[in-house]
Amino acid sequence: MGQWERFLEPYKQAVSELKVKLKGMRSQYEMENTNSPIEFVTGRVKPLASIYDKSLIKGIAFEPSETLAKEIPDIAGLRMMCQFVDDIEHVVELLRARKDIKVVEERDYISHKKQSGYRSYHVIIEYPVQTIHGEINILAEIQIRTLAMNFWASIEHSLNYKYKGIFPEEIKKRLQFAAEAAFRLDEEMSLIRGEIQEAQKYFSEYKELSTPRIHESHKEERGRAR
Ligand code: 0O2
Ligand code: 0O2
Repeated sequence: MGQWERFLEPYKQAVSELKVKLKGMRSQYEMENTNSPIEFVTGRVKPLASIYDKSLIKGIAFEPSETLAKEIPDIAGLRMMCQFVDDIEHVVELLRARKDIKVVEERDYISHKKQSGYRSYHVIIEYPVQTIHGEINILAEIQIRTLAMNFWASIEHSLNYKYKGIFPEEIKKRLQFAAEAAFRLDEEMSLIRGEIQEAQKYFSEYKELSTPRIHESHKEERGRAR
């Protein structure tokens, strides 16, 4: 096994475990028939090429080391998407209250959006990974954002890749307008939050009720066909 593979192994394990745990939070809301503040969760281990780029930006050696692990806290990265802006604070509180992770830093790019227009709430956590040689603590980053913020960030990320960070002035301006439009969408949706959640609750109850009936009617049809 190469030294990078060995270095990244606990991060891979952490991403898998945290995905299960964070998705579990959503399932618990579903089980309780309560609107979940978490819409969906994704996760990834930062690709080596991105670790390399980041090490150049930070001026640190590109080698598996404690310095690199400390300077690049998002080698293990999770994302939690919410429907409404207010859900974000709720999710952060849930994270702060957990016993299996330790929040060590928070960055609020919602109240203080980045110059690009980027909005998201970042939480850096310390997470204990169990290995056959004992426990090791690694850092992981959890980005919490609305679906609209996520839409904007994904598009901007692809364009950033295409233009290597140097956007033509027109695109830069359009992206900033788009970021504001996404934020206005979030504000509009927040105003009718009650209405939306009532409809979603009604819809999921309807799905639950109608599923056995569909099974029953299938059985009846099959019975008649015989
Ligand atoms: P379900 O049935 O959709 O609820 P995995 O290891 O398979 O869990 P993977 O392969 O890493 O996840 O995929 P990724 O990209 O991290 O996506 C994880 C979850 O986010 C998946 O749901 C995707 O369906 C969901 N997802 C990704 N993009 C969107 C999106 O734009 N909107 C919504 N609503 N969901 C999205 P689950 O939980 O695996 O399965
Ligand atoms: P990738 O490909 O997502 O992994 P610092 O220098 O420490 O102040 P740093 O290390 O860049 O800042 O940390 P920051 O800004 O708190 O968070 C970095 C991550 O946030 C990025 O990771 C992105 O995922 C996301 N992000 C930050 N700013 C932007 C932005 O303007 N647009 C988009 N689309 N995402 C952003 P990476 O490693 O840059 O990229």
